Amino acid sequence: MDTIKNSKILITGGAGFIGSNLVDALIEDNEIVVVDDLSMGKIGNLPQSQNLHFFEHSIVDTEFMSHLLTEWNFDYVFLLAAVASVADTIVRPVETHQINQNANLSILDTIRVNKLPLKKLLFASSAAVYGNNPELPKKEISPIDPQSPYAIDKFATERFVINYGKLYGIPTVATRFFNVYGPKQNPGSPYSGVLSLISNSIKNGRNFKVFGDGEQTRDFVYIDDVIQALNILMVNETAKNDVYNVATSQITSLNDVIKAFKNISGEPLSVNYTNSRLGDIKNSYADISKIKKLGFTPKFSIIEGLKNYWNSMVE
Ligand code: UD2
Repeated sequence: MDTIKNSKILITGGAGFIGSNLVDALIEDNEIVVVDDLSMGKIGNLPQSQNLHFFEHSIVDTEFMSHLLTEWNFDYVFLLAAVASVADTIVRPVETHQINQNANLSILDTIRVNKLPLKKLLFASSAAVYGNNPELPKKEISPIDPQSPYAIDKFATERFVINYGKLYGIPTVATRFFNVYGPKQNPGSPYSGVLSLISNSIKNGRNFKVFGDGEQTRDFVYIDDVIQALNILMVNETAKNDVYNVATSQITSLNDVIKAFKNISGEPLSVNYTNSRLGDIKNSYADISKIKKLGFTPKFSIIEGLKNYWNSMVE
């Protein structure tokens, strides 16, 4: 597998769910700088290692970020920091725009102005950019319909990242994550990933509320497959100034996932059904042929992923 080695890496949002799993995967063979304001991430997500340098800082501090970038001369930059809750961006559109778009644009511009010779920069975009477009599966060339400040910022920043690459010769890539799940996902808000909420309900013997009839479908992708995708996109030189879906292309309904999780955990879970969530999409799954051409093969079925996830929680 293509894996980053012997490199200096910056991971913004590195104490969060995806970021900290990425740190775990790369820490042994690389020197990693994490910038995270711990608004969603947790210091406890990070490993103890001499190869890790942690800065509790917001990426909105452009002076700090620009200093860091010019001082360290990173080989690889992962831009994962974001206000990840769609609902939060609807409540605070201007404030979250500073984080989800402007801060990332400043990072790109520091790289441009200082001609920093990085090997690649990756930005985490989202399947949210497809919005309610009913076309399935969602291809990277499918029409987009970003409907929240979150999705608008993700799409706009994705375009800045790709086109800064083309205009100024910076190797960049963007990912559109579908429904990522796995260890360390924060179940702290009602808009956290549904599998983190279900696992939390099972663990604490609490009732779980399904919005709608539970027949909505999603493309759930296990975190280890996401890490595989991130490594490939960084190391493979043909992945340049372009965007890739990161998913499995497998369709699972919420009812099926609840049933599977109950079986795997062997624990009871009481479920009740309530009205659909406003703005929810009914079905979503990705066409992943583009990233498969680079060698990506999802290894975790939903059952295998849920088993790993549950085992990590009861360890
Ligand atoms: C995902 C992303 C979101 C945005 C969106 C774009 C996550 C966590 N969220 O939202 O950021 O990119 O895709 O389409 O990846 N549900 C329940 N009960 C609960 C919580 C959720 O029934 O307590 C349902 C929810 O109504 C939805 C499904 O579970 O139908 C998945 O919810 P989600 O919030 O995990 O993910 P999604 O696809 O709505």
